[in-house]
Amino acid sequence: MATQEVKKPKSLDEIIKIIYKKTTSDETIIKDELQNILEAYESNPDEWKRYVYFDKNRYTRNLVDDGKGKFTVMIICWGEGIASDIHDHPKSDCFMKILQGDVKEALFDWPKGEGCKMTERFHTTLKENQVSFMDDSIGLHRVGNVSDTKCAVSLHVYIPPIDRCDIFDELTGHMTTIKLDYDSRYGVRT
Ligand code: CSS
Ligand code: FE2
Repeated sequence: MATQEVKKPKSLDEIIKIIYKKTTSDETIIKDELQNILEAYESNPDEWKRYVYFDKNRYTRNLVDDGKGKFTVMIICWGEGIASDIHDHPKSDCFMKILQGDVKEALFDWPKGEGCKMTERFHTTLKENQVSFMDDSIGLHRVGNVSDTKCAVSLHVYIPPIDRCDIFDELTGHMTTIKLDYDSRYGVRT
């Protein structure tokens, strides 16, 4: 739980400027600090609606800023009932802020071996403006829209960027590496 007091960022642009400053100078970005900054930001659809593209069959990844190779900011759009596979975040710190809707995050341990059913450690439902943090030392997660009738939108920051990840079969623990692509970049469909 984030407790440190931070100045409320006025906009998504301001958040991105802060991340640039901290990742391109000697100042190291401290996890708690970024979590607090993201939490303090009040979701304003006028700032992020240009990045929103839905697909009814899968979640979409929409690039907001490429962080000049140091980090990535993206918007993920979750259609009704859509969830990700169980996945990792190779060598990256992953922050997720809910911009709209309710998003379930289920945490899993790394598979114990091929053929082993994966165990869910716990799950939580994140509401608008809440933030979660994930990396490979914590484990794996599955993220998805709780609602079958309403869409959800989340903001993701990866430090450093990732262009592939591993997805896992819940029943067997089988791992497959996938390439991660964008559905839009800077508000333009790819
Ligand atoms: N890590 C997933 C989204 S859930 S955090 C991805 O980048 O596609
Ligand atoms: Fe993830």
